Amino acid sequence: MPNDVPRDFYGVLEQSKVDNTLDEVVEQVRSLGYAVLDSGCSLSQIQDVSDEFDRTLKRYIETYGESRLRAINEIYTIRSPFAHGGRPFIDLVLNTRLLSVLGCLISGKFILNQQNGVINPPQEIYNQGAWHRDLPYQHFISSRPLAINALFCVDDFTFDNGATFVLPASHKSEAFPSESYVSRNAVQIEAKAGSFILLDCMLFHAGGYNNSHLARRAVNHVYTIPFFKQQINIPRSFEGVGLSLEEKNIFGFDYVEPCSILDYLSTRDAKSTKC
Ligand SMILES: O=C(O)CCC(=O)C(=O)O
Repeated sequence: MPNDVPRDFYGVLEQSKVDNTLDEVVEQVRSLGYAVLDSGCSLSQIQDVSDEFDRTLKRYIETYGESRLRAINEIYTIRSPFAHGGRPFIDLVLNTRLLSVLGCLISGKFILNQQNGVINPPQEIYNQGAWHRDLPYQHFISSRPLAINALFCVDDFTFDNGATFVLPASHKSEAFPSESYVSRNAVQIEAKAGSFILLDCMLFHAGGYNNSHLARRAVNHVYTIPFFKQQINIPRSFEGVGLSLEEKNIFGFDYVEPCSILDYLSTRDAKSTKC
């Protein structure tokens, strides 16, 4: 058994303050690049996501075709489930605990860049099982997060079913570390169904190998500052019926780029009449 962690300190002039568990999550994402957040969803809400996940996956494969999806390595991903999979997926995007943490982590406005159903199949290699950043091909370091991934665990994430691996604090280094560093420092995150695993999008991570006999399902969400283009243009592929203006803005409705100078000038007109 390790010792208790010392509580006393000396020579310290400044200390970060946390008042609640959401603050703790924010502090950890800032410094280690990852944390687990309880979504606050009830068991029946988690069950609704689970049932809807399976129905949506079936329809998705019927629509786009299994052989086509396999050929392009898309068989274990459901793109934009909020747009065709119903309310449980929309509610995940708008989860209030998640949005308040994102509001602390990302300065100013943020929007949804993408939502994907992610399937880690049993006893098989899959597309998310390799180390990557969610802003791929990027090697800059940012003093504050520009993008956050919130991976909702539809099933419990366990060592047996390939819980996600992370390289703590790797969002603070430009290069992908050496093979020996990766094997000595990778951490696998176990999490209960209904949790969000939050990742600074510059943190290196990978799905683990699923040794169990059941698929391990998740729904990832990438939120970014509005300067990033969405993976699939959301306002063009989703009407957002029944959502408030504020909710629609999370989906990026207020950030579609103007098609022309005239269009741009009218957005400025609309803004100046608002104040
Ligand atoms: O399935 C996982 O554990 C990881 C998912 C992932 O890498 C991603 O959403 O970017």
